[in-house]
Amino acid sequence: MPDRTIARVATIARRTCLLHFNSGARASAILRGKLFDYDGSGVAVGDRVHAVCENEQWAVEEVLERDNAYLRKGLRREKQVMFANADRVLIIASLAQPSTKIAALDRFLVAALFGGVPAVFVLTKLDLDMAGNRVREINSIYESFDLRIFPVSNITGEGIEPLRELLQDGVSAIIGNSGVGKTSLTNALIPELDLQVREVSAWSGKGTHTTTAALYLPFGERAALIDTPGMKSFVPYGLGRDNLTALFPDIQELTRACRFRNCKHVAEPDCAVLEALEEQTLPASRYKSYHRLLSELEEDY
Ligand SMILES: Nc1nc2c(ncn2[C@@H]2O[C@H](COP(=O)(O)OP(=O)(O)O)[C@@H](O)[C@H]2O)c(=O)[nH]1
Ligand SMILES: [Mg+2]
Ligand SMILES: [Zn+2]
Repeated sequence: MPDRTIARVATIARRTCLLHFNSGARASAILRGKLFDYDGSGVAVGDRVHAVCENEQWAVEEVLERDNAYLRKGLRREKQVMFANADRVLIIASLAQPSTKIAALDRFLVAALFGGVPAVFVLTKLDLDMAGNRVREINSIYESFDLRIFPVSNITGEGIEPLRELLQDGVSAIIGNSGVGKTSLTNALIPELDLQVREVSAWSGKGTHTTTAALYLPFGERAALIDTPGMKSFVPYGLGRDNLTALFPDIQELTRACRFRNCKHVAEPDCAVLEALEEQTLPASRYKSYHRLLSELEEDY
């Protein structure tokens, strides 16, 4: 192997990362200086980096410019890059047990729009939504979006095949709350990943008790999956009053017809958003998601 090459960051732990080389090999690498910051200034899982090897020790020299990045807000409100350079993010929601709230879907979707990562919805536990009511509801809420929706059952295998086909090309990241069926889905889609998941997570778990970083897992001819750690709650990063509306394209479209330029869409006269809500052309759940995120922003000041 040459002593200087471009590699992908497979996972990160403290001041080291695991690199994935084009050859398929993996090696630990040191993150020098500010590169170990697990935020925007540092290295993220999925990053392409310049790596150098001196005295049999790899080190990351430089992070190449990112195509996109999926961000969340940490507990101290800091920016965390969950992953970078994904061709798509699979937002996983369960149709039942638990029935994922639209507000949760919207949080993950907003982060995808903000970070420039194309989003796909995967609705798991289709076998528990026998009449298909929840699938129809979610389809109708997002019908005006440029968004593919895949209802699947990890138990019966229904709906798995078209999704597997989509995943054969490029990097797909998986995201969603705990318990929605992410691990089951990965196993149903790409059973051969199991061993690699254990190897890579064992590496990143060394010296710590929990795995907090995502895992970049190549498979097939030209594909990779990015598995993200389980989450109880997700707070998107980078939202402000000035850009939130743009991240709700259905609402933004409506605001152009509001009477007041600075309409807050709460109680103003001739508010097109409130009118659409009344006429049920804007789903109440979308309106709620929007105002919920807006009020969280205001709490920040
Ligand atoms: N009925 C049904 N149960 C599922 C399905 N997918 C996952 N589960 C169950 O949901 C629970 C959580 O699944 P898991 O894959 O661990 O979720 P994760 O926390 O997102 O990784 C487990 O008990 C699974 O057996 C599905 O498609 N149908
Ligand atoms: Mg899991
Ligand atoms: Zn308005």
